[in-house]
Amino acid sequence: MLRICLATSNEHKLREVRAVGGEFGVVVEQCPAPKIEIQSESIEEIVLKSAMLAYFYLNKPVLVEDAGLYINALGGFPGPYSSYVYKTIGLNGVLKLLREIPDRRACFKSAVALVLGDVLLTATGEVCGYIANEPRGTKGFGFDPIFIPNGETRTFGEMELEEKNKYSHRAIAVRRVLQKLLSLRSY
Ligand code: ITT
Repeated sequence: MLRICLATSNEHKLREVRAVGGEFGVVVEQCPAPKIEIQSESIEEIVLKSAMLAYFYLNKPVLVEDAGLYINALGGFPGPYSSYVYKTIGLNGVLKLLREIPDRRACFKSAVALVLGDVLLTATGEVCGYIANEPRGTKGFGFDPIFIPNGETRTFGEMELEEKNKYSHRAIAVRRVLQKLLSLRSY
């Protein structure tokens, strides 16, 4: 059984990634190390540096994920600054920025990096949809109560983890990186 650890302080992320790991028979645990994040406008770059630092620190297989919400009418804001924007202006602050703006399109993007000794695997995932008019639902975390994926009427905040994982940027990115890992291991 393959075991990897996820460097994150976010319990929700851990549960989501663990569920995807289960689809591949991979056990995902939380790393006993903090996730160190550099500042950059690219989540791919952030995650690559975080993964290198985490591997240097832990010296065992480590997975790192970084994500953000990209709102079309705001030029992709808050993107890589999503965590800071969530902590500062929050859901209502973002809704206020979009007041009177009819274009509510937005995408969640995720970048993952998996380091296993001398092997580095990366992947990205994206889910697009739109920003709700008001927060709905208490499930999930972060911007989940205001994000509705295309093809749905409910926000991520109104979905169980398994349902969110059918659409989510994170589930897509993690599936891609685990597919790469398993195809490597089959040689
Ligand atoms: P770690 O860095 O410890 O992994 P974090 O919560 O800070 O946890 P990120 O930096 O990747 O994670 O996430 C940035 C923010 O983007 C996060 O705090 C949320 O506000 C938002 N976000 C990312 N993915 C999300 C999702 O699936 N649902 C809702 N909000 C999300």
